Amino acid sequence: MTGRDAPALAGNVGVVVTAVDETWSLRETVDALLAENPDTISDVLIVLAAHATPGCRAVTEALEAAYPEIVRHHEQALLPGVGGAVRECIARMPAPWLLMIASDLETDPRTVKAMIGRMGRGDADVVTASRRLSGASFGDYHWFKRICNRLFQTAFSVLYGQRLTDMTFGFRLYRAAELHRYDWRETGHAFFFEALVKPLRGGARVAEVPTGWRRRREGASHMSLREYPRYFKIGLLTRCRPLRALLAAPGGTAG
Ligand SMILES: Nc1nc2c(ncn2[C@@H]2O[C@H](COP(=O)(O)OP(=O)(O)O)[C@@H](O)[C@H]2O)c(=O)[nH]1
Ligand SMILES: [Mg+2]
Repeated sequence: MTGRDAPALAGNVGVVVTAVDETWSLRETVDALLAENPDTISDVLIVLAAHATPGCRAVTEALEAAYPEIVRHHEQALLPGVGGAVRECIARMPAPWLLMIASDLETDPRTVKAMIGRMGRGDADVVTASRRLSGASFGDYHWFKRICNRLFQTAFSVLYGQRLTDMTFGFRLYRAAELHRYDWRETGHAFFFEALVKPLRGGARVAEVPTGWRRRREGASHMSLREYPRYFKIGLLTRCRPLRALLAAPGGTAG
């Protein structure tokens, strides 16, 4: 890795892995992350939903035993949903860079090296994986959802004056300061959109790297159709509100 921030990233990337019902996918995610990024990842925090399955808990325990200096877990207790899970971990992650990743292998851990490499160039505050960039793939994502997704991405990218292709995928590397700066409201999957548009309003530089999306082979999605209207609300409101209304209270904690 070369670039302005490359030396600073060494040993300074913390990972938040969300998990509910994954077993071998969780193990494969963590093993691949640590095998491919031994010099950059310092900390892996697996955040377990209150309803996490016994199999998922057993794999988490085994990973903690296998990587005692690196892997630990957090029991999600304060906020619901996948967004709530990540938000509970922001204040618990001391590393100056934070990677968000799922444990169902829809977020390919083999893309992380490129994300860290991109961040190392020193000209981005957020590096997000994209399922739409040239070189990326959307696997067997349903054709109708893919078209709706494309229209949504294009509309909001224009609204925010960006050339981004995937503003909703929760597979990202952040300068952690960006996550401490804003007042987060969302607890579901829409948090990942909120966590991009608020930093954009604050002037964050967002870069994308291509990734291959592949439908999960175990467990079930927890995304609900009822959440879709929230994406429009967050995208439009965040664009219109003054920046100071989006920021966390001084001295307040993220999450
Ligand atoms: N801790 C925690 N993890 C969650 C929760 N909801 C989903 N996840 C995990 O977050 C990742 C992404 O969620 P998923 O339901 O697959 O979302 P989708 O890929 O958008 O369908 C998966 O690994 C889930 O197991 C939650 O409420 N708490
Ligand atoms: Mg998924």
